[in-house]
Amino acid sequence: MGESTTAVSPIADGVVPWPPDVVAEYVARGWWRGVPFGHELWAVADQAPQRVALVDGDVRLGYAQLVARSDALAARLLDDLGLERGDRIVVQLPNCWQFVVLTLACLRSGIVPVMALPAHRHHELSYLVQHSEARAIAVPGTLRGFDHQAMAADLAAESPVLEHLLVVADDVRDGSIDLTALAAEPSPDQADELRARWDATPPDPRDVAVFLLSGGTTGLPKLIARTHDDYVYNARRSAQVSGFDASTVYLVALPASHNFPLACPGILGTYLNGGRVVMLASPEPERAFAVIDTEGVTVTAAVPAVAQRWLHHAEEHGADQLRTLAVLQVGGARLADEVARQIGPRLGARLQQVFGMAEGLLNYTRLDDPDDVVCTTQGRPMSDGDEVRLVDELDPDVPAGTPGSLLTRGPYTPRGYYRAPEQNARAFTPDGWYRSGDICRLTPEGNLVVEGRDKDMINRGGEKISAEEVENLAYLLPQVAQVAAVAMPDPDLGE
Ligand code: OOB
Repeated sequence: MGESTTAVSPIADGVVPWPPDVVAEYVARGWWRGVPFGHELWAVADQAPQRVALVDGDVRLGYAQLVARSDALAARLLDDLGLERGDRIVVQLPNCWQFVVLTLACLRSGIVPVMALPAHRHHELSYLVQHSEARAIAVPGTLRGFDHQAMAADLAAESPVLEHLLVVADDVRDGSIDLTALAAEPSPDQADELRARWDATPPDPRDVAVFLLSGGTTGLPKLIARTHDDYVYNARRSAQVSGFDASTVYLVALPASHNFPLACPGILGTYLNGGRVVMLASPEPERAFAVIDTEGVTVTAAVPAVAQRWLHHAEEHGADQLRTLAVLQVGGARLADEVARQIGPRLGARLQQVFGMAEGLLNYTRLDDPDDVVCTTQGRPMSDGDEVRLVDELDPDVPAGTPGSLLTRGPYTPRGYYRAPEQNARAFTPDGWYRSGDICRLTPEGNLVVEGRDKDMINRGGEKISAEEVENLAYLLPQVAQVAAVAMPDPDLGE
């Protein structure tokens, strides 16, 4: 075998690369640093090994413990389970410490997590398993009345490739592996040995670090291959724009596998700066407010529907518990200007609007922008490397101030979906611009306002639902001759 670390990754064939001259520029400008995630994070951990890195209920892990567990889990995935660098693992876990340790173990070892969402069921997951050729899947036990472990067993029975079921539950069944035990802390001696092992064999920074899922306008979600170089930059630059530092206490209340809480700046951006991550199962205001209070949370991310629930809760119960909350990031769907204006006065936190996408481009309002910009725009690109155009149907650029369809390229916006040539022909222009499907307007001071979209998608409180997918399922019913799925206004979820 004698495989070297520079061997071509088994998934490289399905990944659309950036052109070489563009890569050279991203490197020259310092956006791509050639350092895989593990290296970055472990260097931070060295600076303050005892500092608390991760809180989940009663579980509190210091930086040294967190990275030691991740190193150990990475080794066990390879040595005990026989996974290899480049293998995929579908991850569908609730917000828990095991999610973080598993994600870091993957980043450290070059195993690629496929970030599924909590709402996915057999229909979506079987596709993800198949399309990514996943050899493992990580799921909870029974959650909100649904038996994920049984579903995972069904998926494994149907797939010739899926071998390992990693489960976070009290009742891990025969044939499943207890992920909590697999993520146990190694002895100090083992930890040193593992550290040396992974330091000596890091993944290639140009290789895929994670697969994110597209918001989905066609049938099933598409996979977005994010490399170490681009995703580290995604998290690092986001953290700069959002003022993250070692005093940051970041609450994960949205599903952790979504790009927003994962790396915008999210969990990964917090860790690049030595901050603390607090995991919470849901953004339900009673518990979220309590945890913000007890853990001294300074920043969190919400979708507009959650921000609105928090405003209602604060109206009835006050916002005293939010004393430490300095910044509330809101994104994933359009935040109404009227709601935006209430956030500062009622929650006592600075609003930061985030208009982002798993495909890459991130727009942020800046913390020192005037209130008017923060409350009426969705911000501007975070990077000097982001290219943005607003075009109309025939593709020339629209006049300044006129709404147009947003196209983008940049150092953290891949040039195509994974193994999807047909969709790529539609979603990307021949010269590599991603067609976001968002209709935006540019304000005179250079911020974007999201005015609508020209893609066939339903945005249910930030959760993206492909209209085509719903229609395809309806067509499976013999009684249905014709169907169109469209968004309807909803007072709570927006659509
Ligand atoms: C985020 O990512 P996705 O991939 O779930 O969805 C992307 C789509 C955008 O194309 C846009 O249609 C919509 O979600 N969107 C917004 C928005 N933020 C996202 N529409 C209006 N206003 C906003 N602020 O949703 C996402 C990824 C990273 C950070 C934040 C959100």
